[in-house]
Amino acid sequence: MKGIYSALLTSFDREGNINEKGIREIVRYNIDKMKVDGLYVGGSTGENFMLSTDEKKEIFRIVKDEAKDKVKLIAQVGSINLKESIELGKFSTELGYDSLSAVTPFYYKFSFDEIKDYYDTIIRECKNKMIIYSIPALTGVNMSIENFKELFKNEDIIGVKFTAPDFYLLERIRKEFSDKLIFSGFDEMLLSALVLGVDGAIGSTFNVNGIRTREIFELVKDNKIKEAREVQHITNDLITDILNNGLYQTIKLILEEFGVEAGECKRPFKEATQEMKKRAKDIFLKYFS
Ligand code: MN9
Repeated sequence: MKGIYSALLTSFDREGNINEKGIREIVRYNIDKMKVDGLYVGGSTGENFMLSTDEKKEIFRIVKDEAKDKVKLIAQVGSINLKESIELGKFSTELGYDSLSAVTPFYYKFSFDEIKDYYDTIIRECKNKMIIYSIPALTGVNMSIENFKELFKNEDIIGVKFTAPDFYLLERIRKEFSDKLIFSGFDEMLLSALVLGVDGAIGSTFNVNGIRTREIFELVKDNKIKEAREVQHITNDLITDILNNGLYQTIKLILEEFGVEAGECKRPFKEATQEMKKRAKDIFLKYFS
């Protein structure tokens, strides 16, 4: 399960309905052109937390149908409605997803025992592997090395998507658990994470920047850190430009430049303005042509 995974975007039409054709095109583009090892479906990048259960299922179905067994597939099923997580976990497991992932339950200040029970319950009910999705900046849930030690006692918890700038904690997890999978979650920090020995990365920008991402991986593997840093510099110029223009909207607009029907973002995200479209085109010309 190691390697590069795109955090899959969801194509929406102007009314905020999921666009099957667009989703299929994004999947194809990632597999055929970005050459990713896998797809992380239903994450933040997929605008997942704004979707109904039926829409989430529909996306899992479409992606599996389009990707078949070409790449590894991870289904993010986390939700603060545990029943929904179980339903989605069973559904994606039956479809043949290689692993589940679940965001730490958010909004309410759940205790660690409650968080542990949430993971153990999803795994027990769905009978699949689990990758913890830790993103403290969005969830407010900060987990310590002791918390990870507790969670990782469950053998079905095979790893973590680590979306945090805490490299001390990342190093502690790496040292303690050579057998668990650690995925770097912040694309702009990929090189630093790779130097610490992560097994892979899951990111939104890989939908368009998969090739440079692969280069960074290969260069680090060959111990060419200086060269890897150069590619990370370009990558981070790109990411900075994308972030300044609206993260998901801009990645979608760049995909549109490549002929992929990536569509709109879902409200409350605002519709791309003419200026945003113009800047996205400039970004496309600057980094991809
Ligand atoms: O899945 C993504 N996280 C979010 C990981 O979108 C919240 C990242 O790929 C970031 O989008 C990216 C830009 O900050 O690193």
